[in-house]
Amino acid sequence: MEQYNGSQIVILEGLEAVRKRPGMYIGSTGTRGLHHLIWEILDNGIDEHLAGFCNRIEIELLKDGGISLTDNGRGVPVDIHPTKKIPTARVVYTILHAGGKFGNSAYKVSGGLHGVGASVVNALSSHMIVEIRRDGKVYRDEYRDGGHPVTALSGGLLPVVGSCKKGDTGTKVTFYPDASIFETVEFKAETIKKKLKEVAYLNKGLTIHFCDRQTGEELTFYEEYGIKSFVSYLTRETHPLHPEPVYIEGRSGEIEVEVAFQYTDTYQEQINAYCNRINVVDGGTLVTGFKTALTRVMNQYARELGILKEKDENFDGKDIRNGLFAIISIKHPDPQFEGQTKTKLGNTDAKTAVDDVFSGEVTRYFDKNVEELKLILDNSLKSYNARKAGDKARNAVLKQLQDVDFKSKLAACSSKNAEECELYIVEGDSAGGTVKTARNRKTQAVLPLRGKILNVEKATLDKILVNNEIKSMIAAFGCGISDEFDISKLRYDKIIILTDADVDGAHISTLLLTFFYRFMPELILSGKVYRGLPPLYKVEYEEGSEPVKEAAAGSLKKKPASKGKGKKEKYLFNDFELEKFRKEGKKILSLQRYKGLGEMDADQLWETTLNPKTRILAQVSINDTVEADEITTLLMSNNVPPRRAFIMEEARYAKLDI
Ligand code: 0RA
Repeated sequence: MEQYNGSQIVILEGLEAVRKRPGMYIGSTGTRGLHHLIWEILDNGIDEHLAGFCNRIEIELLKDGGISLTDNGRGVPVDIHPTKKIPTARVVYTILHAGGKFGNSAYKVSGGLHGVGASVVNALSSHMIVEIRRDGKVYRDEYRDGGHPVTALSGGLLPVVGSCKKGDTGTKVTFYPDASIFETVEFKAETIKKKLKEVAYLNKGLTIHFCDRQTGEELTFYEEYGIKSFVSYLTRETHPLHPEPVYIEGRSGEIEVEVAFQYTDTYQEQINAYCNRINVVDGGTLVTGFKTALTRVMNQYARELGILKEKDENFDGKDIRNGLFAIISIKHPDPQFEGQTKTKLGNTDAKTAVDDVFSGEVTRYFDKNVEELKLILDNSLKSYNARKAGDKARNAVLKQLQDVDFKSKLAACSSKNAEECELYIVEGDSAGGTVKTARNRKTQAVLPLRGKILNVEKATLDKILVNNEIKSMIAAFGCGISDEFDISKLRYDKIIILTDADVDGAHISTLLLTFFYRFMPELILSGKVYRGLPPLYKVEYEEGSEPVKEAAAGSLKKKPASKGKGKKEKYLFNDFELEKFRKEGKKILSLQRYKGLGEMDADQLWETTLNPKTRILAQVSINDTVEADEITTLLMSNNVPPRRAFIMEEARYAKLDI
């Protein structure tokens, strides 16, 4: 091992600071932070790709737990650094924040957790090896225990350990995260693959090869069409209005802009924005620039084509983005990431750049593709008309709902304290009648629905608001709809959907959930919506000498009452419970399968479905709004298998409400 000179002691003090407070540099020492080490090294290769010198990156998960990343860029410079007087490569891997300071790569990633530099990875590794191919030579440097160099320099330079072809250049970094720092040092292939897919979409023309030596799995990620393919991926479950996403690229000063978008027949709007490949989830200037340009350009076209008449108001931005899926990706030399989580772009020049490039190029595109443009504008017009009609209808309906004469079938509860009140939305008048008899009148209100409610995914707001079932719900909830929704006015603590345990019932509850999601998403997001899960079977059995055990959570055992000696009954909520009960080997006297809620009498209904102590409720939860949007589209599309999958999935979350 070589002697450390003065400057190296300073260097090691820097790396020691990283080891003392790793969270400050990589966010956490959990699995997220662990993978951040990979993204850090990966970013260096991607920067080299952005600079135009690298088109292939290999990631190899090693059998001994280490990981290697190899790029075919120029190779990190190995000459002696002018001020540090050691090889530049060693500066890069041992000096904090050296990342952006060497070379003049125009699009260095910075801000957020990215761009902390390769030296941070070294500081948090027990072992790291760097191999650089340049000028027909292979150079090597090696570090141990948080960045201590263990390679002796020869004449101040890194040792040459091999030779290669002259044009064969690149950098290979192998590292082993320090097990004394991380909670786990096990890399997850799934996490890595997901990231690599996204990276491939955002860096068209870059080939990323992944190899897992632990499982033998090998994969190549390459997206010839970049973000255009990304959009196709996002719209894969929808019906696009035009066959291919529109792709636009251009430059404005130092800022490179790429946009891909596609319109679909959904009512969704999804815009994902990236700056220097960092997902700016809170948007910012680049998104504002895009929206402003899109609204302006489309309104101009609508006027030119006579779709909007002189007397008409302009399309609203929302009309124009109805059904839109878009990816915006820009490269900025000096990005300013703002907000607490650094996920919003602040640079004002990014707004101008996106606006300039997008409006110029999209005009060029639509001038040549007028039919496509007309389809899109027609879609905006539908939204515009629906909005106008909807505004009118909504105001009229909201007024009507305040009217004492409005006839709702709601059977209210006597308590006015929302915290203790529940509303059962029940499928069918007859089941509704039984629930009314069976309920606790003080706290449980009942709203029977006749037949199926309107499919709101396919209908416009004005149509939706003439539907009596929907009006009754809005009136009962008491908290308005859409923009005027105010959850503090909600009259109930729980909204419980109660339908039969069959396909129709599942469909009705899906329709209701879609209505809530589209027009009162807060209702679901704040966990107010539940599905009641009535039992599927009633079994009468003979009591054996063994004490009867509960079959599963939620199964009920009734007292023998007048059923005769040893004769008992029990409700089973699904086939799984039935199977389990059968395995217990008790003598079954009768087995009844409930076809609907209507087959139960008031006592049975109270005990199985209404009594807070014994019923089962499944809370409808949506954690991730993007996912929820995708799910709603799935549910309402004509694509049956995925729809069923979601309903089953959701039913698994059922939990006892005691
Ligand atoms: C700046 C200048 C040069 C190479 C790089 C950066 C570089 C850094 C990394 C990090 C991982 N892989 C990399 N590949 C290249 C060299 C400039 C020149 O050759 O003149």
